Amino acid sequence: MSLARTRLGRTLGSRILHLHSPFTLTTPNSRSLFNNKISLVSGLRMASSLPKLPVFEAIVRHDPNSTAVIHSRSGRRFQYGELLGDVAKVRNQLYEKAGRNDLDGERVAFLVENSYDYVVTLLAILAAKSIAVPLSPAFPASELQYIINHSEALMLLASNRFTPKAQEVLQTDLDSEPILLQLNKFQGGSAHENITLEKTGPGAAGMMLYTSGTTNRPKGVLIPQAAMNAQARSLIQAWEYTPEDHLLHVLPLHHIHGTINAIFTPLFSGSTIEFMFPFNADAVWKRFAAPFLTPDQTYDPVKTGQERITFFTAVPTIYSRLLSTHKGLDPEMQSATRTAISPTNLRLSISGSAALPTPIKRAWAELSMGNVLLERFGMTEVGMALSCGLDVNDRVDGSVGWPLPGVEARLVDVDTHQVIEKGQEKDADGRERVGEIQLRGPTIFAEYWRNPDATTKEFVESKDGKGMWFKTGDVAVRRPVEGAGKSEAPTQKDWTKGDMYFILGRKSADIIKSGGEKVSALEVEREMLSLPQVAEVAVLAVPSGKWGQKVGAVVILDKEHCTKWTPLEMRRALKDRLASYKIPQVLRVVDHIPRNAMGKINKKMLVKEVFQDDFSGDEMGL
Ligand code: MCA
Ligand code: AMP
Repeated sequence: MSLARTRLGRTLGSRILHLHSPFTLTTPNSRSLFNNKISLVSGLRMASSLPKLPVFEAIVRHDPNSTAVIHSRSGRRFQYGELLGDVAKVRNQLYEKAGRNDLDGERVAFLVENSYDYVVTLLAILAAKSIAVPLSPAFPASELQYIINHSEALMLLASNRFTPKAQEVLQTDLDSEPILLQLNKFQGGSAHENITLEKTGPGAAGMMLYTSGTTNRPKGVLIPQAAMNAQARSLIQAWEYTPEDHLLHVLPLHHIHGTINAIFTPLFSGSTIEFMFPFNADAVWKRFAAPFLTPDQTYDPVKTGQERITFFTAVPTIYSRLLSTHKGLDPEMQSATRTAISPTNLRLSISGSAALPTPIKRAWAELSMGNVLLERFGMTEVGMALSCGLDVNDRVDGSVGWPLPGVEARLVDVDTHQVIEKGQEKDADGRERVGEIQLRGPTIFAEYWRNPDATTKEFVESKDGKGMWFKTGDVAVRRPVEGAGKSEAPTQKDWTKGDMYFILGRKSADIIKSGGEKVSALEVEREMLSLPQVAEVAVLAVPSGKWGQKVGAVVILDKEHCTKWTPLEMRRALKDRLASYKIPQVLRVVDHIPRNAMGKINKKMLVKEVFQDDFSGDEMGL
């Protein structure tokens, strides 16, 4: 632990307790759910012990006085030393509420804000050997109802703030009613407890995230905790997370990006996670600047009360917003923020979840005086799969780098269906061969929940008997890049080697990526077709500088119900049915949608015909 952090912990946290004290220490604001190490609640034996999961073993090893979580707006801090005690308490609450202490493999859904409470809840569910199903509070009740039904959740946990939302979901037509547990708000400052790690296995502990696919309803992606650990280990090697890292966390918590990359992996490494959600560009700039707002703009965490942000991971839309709002800051802020995001302070800024446009990458590098965004490629089903390297020469424009440690990748020619072996990247005419990215290794998910057909469809057998390959649906080329892949750094040299991957797009036109959120065109079409106004509809990806892609809808109205339909009326009609980012941003009402002899719509052509005027590459305002 650095001197700065120790001092800062004392100055700001002022709740430093004895390391693993044998006594139950209390602080003025500590709350105690279970006062004794072993409590008997409703006849169940509740112990202050946890299964020996790798993430708990890692947390036990961290300096207990170092900061695990900060709530950015309130400044409240939570230390690594208090984390596992709180996890055990919440795990015990689950047992108590369920009336049994075997929840192995049960699905436990939860609605908790981006906070220490979220971290404790996630870990408590793993500690119960259950499957954590994080829900987005921004989703309408009907989408949450689907997830609860589909995952067959035994329990629904909700923070005070989201209990009304949970109750709204429980009032929908559910197949079976999950047990509602309202979680108390943690104030922080819990006593550091001596938690023992039992020699029991992980059971079926894991996480399940819902993701849109080319079928019309989202699928539950089951990620066993072994895969979560493998993903974390891979990233720790590749991106060198350390206890000195201080992440600013601005992402939603029902995706891999926000959970594995920005919570689970930092917890493994003993880094500090500072939550600041929802994303707001001005607030983020203020936070970046804070530790540098000194007379000579030198870094002074003690005087300013804020540590510098060393690690930031976001989607391209967020970088685009930061770039376009920077010009509006006053001169002092402009200068402090530029210092804050320069490479000496912001160790690593990462972009992913959608293609990073080169103008954004260049503008960020210029603004930050040399911080080159590191782009990586991931997917809910596989975690992070490909990444550029830490060496600046290995952050090549337009490339997503190499397979991460532990990940095996290959390209399968989209025309010939042959594996594109090393050295065969060009065809006989010298043209680059385009292939689907296929992946395997310990980081890959286990299955689509209760959907063996979909699982079988997305995996292919291997010829070498070393395991099945997962078909990502993303297409790419592989090419050599001069000057890249030469790092000899111990964490880099094994994997930042050889030809680099460049993503070209997706095989299916029915998957749209808007602001880093994945949207299934078929799911939106399905909801729109259930509206009385809509006779026919095609949902398409409309290119956009600001969002990557916008969701666009081409509609034929049902003349019996209406002859005119505005975008506002469409939004209103869909708002209780779909999460707001899935609702089309652009709408065209037409009399005819062209189809081929098979009745299929050529979406790539239709988007050019109908939405050409909506294509926008200049909204970044750079
Ligand atoms: C919000 N809106 C959107 C989106 N987000 N529209 C299209 N696409 C979006 N992504 C709409 C809202 O519906 C609303 O419309 C209006 O914009 C403002 O809403 P607000 O909530 O204020 O939006 P925002 O806070 O500005 O959100 C933009 C955002 C957010 C910060 C870019 O979308 C975001 O956090 N995206 C990242 C998602 C993410 O983490 N993806 C990773 C998944 P109205 O006013 O009409 O209601 S991918 C993943 O995990 C894989 C593994 C990977 O590789 O990372
Ligand atoms: P999700 O299912 O929400 O996890 O989204 C995964 C998809 O996001 C991938 O299949 C890609 O299409 C896309 N994606 C993620 N990272 C990148 C990237 N760096 N470049 C292009 N597409 C990306």
